[in-house]
Amino acid sequence: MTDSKAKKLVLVHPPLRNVLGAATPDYVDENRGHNPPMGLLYLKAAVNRSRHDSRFLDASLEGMDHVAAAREALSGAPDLVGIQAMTFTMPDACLLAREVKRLSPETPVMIGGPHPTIYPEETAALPYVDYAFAGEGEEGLVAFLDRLDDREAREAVPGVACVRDGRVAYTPSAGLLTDLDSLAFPARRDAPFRQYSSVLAEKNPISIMITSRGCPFSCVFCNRMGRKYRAHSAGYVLAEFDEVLSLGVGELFIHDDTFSLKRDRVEAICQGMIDRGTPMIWEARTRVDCVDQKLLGLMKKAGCVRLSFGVESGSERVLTAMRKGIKPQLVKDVFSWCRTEGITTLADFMVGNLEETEEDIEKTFELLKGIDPDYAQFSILSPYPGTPIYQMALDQGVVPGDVWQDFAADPLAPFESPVWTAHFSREELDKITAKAYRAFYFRPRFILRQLKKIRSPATFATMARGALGMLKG
Ligand code: B12
Repeated sequence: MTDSKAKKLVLVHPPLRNVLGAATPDYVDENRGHNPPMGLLYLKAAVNRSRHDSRFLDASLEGMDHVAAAREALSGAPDLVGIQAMTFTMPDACLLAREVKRLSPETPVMIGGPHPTIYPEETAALPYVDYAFAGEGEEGLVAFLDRLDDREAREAVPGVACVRDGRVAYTPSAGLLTDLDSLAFPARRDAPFRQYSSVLAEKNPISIMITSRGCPFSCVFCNRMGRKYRAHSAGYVLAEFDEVLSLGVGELFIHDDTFSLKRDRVEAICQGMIDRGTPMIWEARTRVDCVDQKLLGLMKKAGCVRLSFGVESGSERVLTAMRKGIKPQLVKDVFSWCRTEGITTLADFMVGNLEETEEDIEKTFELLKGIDPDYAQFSILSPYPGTPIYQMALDQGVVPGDVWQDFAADPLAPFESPVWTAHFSREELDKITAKAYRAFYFRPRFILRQLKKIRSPATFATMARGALGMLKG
């Protein structure tokens, strides 16, 4: 390690004003609320353990535009500006990076997150980016700050890509963290934690926990990028849960890809929550084949109020083509068990799937009616970079060329995320989605259920905005 003085880092969640659409209609996104960006809070916690100083800025939450965010990021004269980017937030990350470089050309900018993990070299080659970081950043970012004064050493940190002598140089990522319990708890106290909220929450503010990373399933639409499943121990999760409790948040969102994958671990976590007197309500995301009625009962006792399931389609043939690995009958069983146990359900559906015909879409509508979830989300499948379905789209000519590669090379050029148009046109898919939202959310039964939940004029206003958006959609 190079012996140099402590460095100042600012970690920025960019303003989200140019998010790539296509997948979820705008009227759904606009009314979600604000999630704390957990990736950045893990990084902040890792830097807090080092000798370096860091600041966290959630420009999206603060309602800043890119100019204001860049000014604020630069206000402490940082030695490095770190920005988070998913593929869909890449235009915003770039606008922010460009603004930072315009105001302060000498301040290095690094972009990390799922997008540069797929496209490290393309991201590093962007004129307003100095470094791209691929992979989980807790160790690499601290190593980079340690070596910031030594060009050769910092550029050799695993996961770092940059332009050297006119060419892009990339040191491959070190691979995934193996011991998640070695990580510090995400630095929630360094964020405006009282301001995070969700339209779904029964009680705001919310907080998020990630109790495991990765997923062992092989759905064709998901980018796992070798994200092998790793989990925190129940002991770690419960200690973090105690910290979240001490913040006084109203509701916890567990954002694991598949929370209940390992039964013993979930049982131990739930038992720990019950032993604490079930002090907080929470929701989680999981799969229908990773729960049964007994486990659901335990989860409910532990404070689980809502579960979100990827249902995707009502057609068994389509589910098989998508390698989802679930059957519609199990979906029906699980949604009915949830109702019996008093757990609210959210069903995620997709249209524009592989091999999907009008008949299959009808089956999706039928399943939706049959399971009668409390909430439903309908997205148009977008073959995302790094997913098996994008490779299929390339191989079968469903996309005109490597459109994501083009996007990665210039994320500020006009762009529309591709959709699987082999069976329906984009316009048809938009219509199907809008119809599904209207049919679901304007049912008297849904409206009645929601009216019962209105607790304040603010809740009503949020719901009304969402509803008006749907009427427009
Ligand atoms: C929460 C979440 C959301 C939220 C909020 C996203 C947001 N704006 O913050 C919502 C619900 C809005 C959402 C929506 C979608 N999402 Co989403 N979502 C997630 C989820 C479940 C958790 C993110 C998280 O907190 N991860 C945990 C942290 C620890 O990981 P991380 O953020 O990757 O951070 C680490 C590294 O990336 C890196 N890092 C991150 N930032 C930085 C910065 C620097 C400087 C450095 C050095 C390193 C670094 O270090 C971090 C710590 O290890 C992930 C899946 C997942 N498990 O990650 C998907 C995921 C991010 N979503 C994804 C997708 C595809 C979508 C949708 C398009 C899906 C859809 N429904 O159609 C929509 C987009 C809708 C839209 N147009 O806005 C993909 C993104 C793939 C990509 N190429 O970017 C993911 C990875 C899921 C997947 N496996 O395919 N999503």
